[in-house]
Amino acid sequence: MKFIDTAEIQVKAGDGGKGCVSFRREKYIPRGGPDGGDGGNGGNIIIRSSLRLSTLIDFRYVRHYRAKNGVHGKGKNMYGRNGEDRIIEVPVGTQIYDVDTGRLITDLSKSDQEIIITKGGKGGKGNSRFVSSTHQVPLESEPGEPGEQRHIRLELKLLADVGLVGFPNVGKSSLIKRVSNAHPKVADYPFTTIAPILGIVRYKNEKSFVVADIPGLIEGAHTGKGLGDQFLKHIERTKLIVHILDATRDSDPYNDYRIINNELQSYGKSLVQKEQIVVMNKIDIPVVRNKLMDYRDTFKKHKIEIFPVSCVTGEGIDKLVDEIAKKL
Ligand SMILES: Nc1nc2c(ncn2[C@@H]2O[C@H](COP(=O)(O)OP(=O)(O)OP(=O)(O)O)[C@@H](O)[C@H]2O)c(=O)[nH]1
Ligand SMILES: [Mg+2]
Repeated sequence: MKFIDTAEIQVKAGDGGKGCVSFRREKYIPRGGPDGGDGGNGGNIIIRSSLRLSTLIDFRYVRHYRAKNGVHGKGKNMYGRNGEDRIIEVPVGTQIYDVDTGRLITDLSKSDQEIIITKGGKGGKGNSRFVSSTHQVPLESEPGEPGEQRHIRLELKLLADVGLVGFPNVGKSSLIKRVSNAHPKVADYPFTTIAPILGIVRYKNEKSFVVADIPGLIEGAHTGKGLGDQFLKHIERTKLIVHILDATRDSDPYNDYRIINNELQSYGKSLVQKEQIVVMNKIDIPVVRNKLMDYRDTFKKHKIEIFPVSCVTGEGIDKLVDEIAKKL
């Protein structure tokens, strides 16, 4: 299964500055030689790959990118300054397509790769450049060239940073719905989720990470029961596992925790060695809240901290997201 994040943006490089028409003015010399300077070049639009980003979500908010124009030339042979380049950072692995031709422009597969996606316009020549022995009083200059413009599509194959695991109906989809841009189905019966879903979480407007919601696991999942082995495959490459518990089930949460971890262990691929954050969901329900202290103590005996949350009221969610971001 492929999860692809995409965004379309318009990029426009800076225009070149105009060349200037000007003549020296000195005392007693009514009209000196031409001294109009050249315009500066427009800035380029550069796309650079960076390991600091993992999604294209920012491009849904800002779709137009411009580089600075070159400054116009001035008298006394002063050049206009070049317009500054605009550097756009994208995650490593981003592919860039030209929307008008449909062609792949480049694939930024390594970090810190750069491509000039649109070139700035050249600055125009000032009139001093048009002087010659037969042409002493040039009145012409060039306008700057316009900067290139392009409509591009960015595509990124997403890899999940965080995997959500737990028994069916514990609230995995409710959590991803609460914290990310995903809109999975949530319902009060087991196996509501039948295929993995990825959601992008924006963290404090600066970073983002990808969370995978997978269908509920049951005992025997690693052997393929409930298709568990296929779903576990999707979290093989995550950096972190968020293990969700639901104390409204007719079983002891610590026992549930162990059963799921046994499945991870038996599945192999070092799943059980991944760092885990253990979440106790549904604390808005009185029977859960009343026993929260007991659960905390039980888990503490095994040196495990639990994060109590409610996906319904939002209690504890910010703290959990902080913890996930910190661990990543
Ligand atoms: N009271 C309460 N109900 C919750 C909370 N979180 C989830 N639920 C409910 O629990 C039920 C199951 O939620 P889902 O998010 O679909 O659970 P899931 O783990 O994704 O379930 P599967 O996809 O079947 O594995 C739904 O009826 C939710 O409304 C919570 O914090 N408090
Ligand atoms: Mg679900």
